[in-house]
Amino acid sequence: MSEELKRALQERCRSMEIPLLGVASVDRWASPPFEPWVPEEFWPQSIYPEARSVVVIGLPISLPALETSPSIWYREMYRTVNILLDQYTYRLANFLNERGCPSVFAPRDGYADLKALLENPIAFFSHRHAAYLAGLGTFGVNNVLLTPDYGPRVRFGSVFTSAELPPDPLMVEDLCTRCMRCVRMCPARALDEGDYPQGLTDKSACTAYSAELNRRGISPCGVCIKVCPVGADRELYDRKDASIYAKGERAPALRRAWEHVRDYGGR
Ligand code: B12
Repeated sequence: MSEELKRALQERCRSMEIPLLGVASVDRWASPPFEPWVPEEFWPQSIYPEARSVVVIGLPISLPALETSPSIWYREMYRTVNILLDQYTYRLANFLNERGCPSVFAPRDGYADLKALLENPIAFFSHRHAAYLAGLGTFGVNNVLLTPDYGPRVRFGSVFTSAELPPDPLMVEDLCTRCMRCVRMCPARALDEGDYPQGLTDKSACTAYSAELNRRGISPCGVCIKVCPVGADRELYDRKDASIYAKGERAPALRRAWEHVRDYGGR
């Protein structure tokens, strides 16, 4: 177990302003924490047989931009975070390669376009399961991983490495409050009240809505991560009251700002 290499990796992430880092040993995929679990061909050691650990990083989505969704602002934020995730995981893999540990990053998404997803809605590797096994958070009713710092407003990237790094403990505290805002407010009615993975999204409804927004140049949707009350970022941005997103007269200044942004840049 290379404690020293893990410390060097943590230091590297700090210097790159990567706020979330977790490590999972690949054997964790072989002990499913819940069912249905990801099939064996999706495990990191099936995709890259030399893998012994998976390093997962998380980058936050800033709430004020997400609040305007669907909008060009959230779309650009999403694209920026995606580019950084791929670049940072590529660089971290090279950092490990230079220290004699063969490593490779997995793309943060891994599909050609929404048409490909409508035909086959699954990617070759799941980052949210990797992030869970690396101790970064717990699943919410909204089908994604919630973290203490950013709730679900975080995107993940993973590096498969042959290095045997000390794994982080799984998170035990269930972060989802089951307020059901994500279920009630989903514009595609793609979520139900069951816990993940039983309450799995209606993937085709979610993807079809995303495709419609994409035609207008303002995908993705993101409502299920916007309305989630979990996450310390809500305190930072002074948005502890998640009821501001319900229809009505609350927060008129914010509402005017969101409408303004939505009026520009899309089709
Ligand atoms: C495809 C995809 C989508 C599709 C489909 C969504 C969906 N509900 O699955 C679309 C485009 C609609 C979408 C939407 C969103 N996405 Co998306 N998406 C992905 C992507 C590319 C792949 C997911 C995947 O296929 N995983 C692999 C499979 C195996 O996992 P799974 O589907 O959960 O599998 C379970 C079941 O399907 C079942 N199963 C699977 N195969 C089989 C086979 C058999 C035989 C059986 C029995 C069962 C079974 O068991 C599995 C385990 O429970 C990932 C990136 C990635 N590569 O991980 C991002 C990702 C999941 N998305 C993300 C996000 C944030 C979103 C959105 C909020 C949009 C946005 N960016 O604003 C919404 C949220 C939708 C929601 N509430 O679920 C983030 C989640 C981050 C987090 N905090 O957890 C990810 C991880 C991207 C990233 N790099 O960060 N997404």
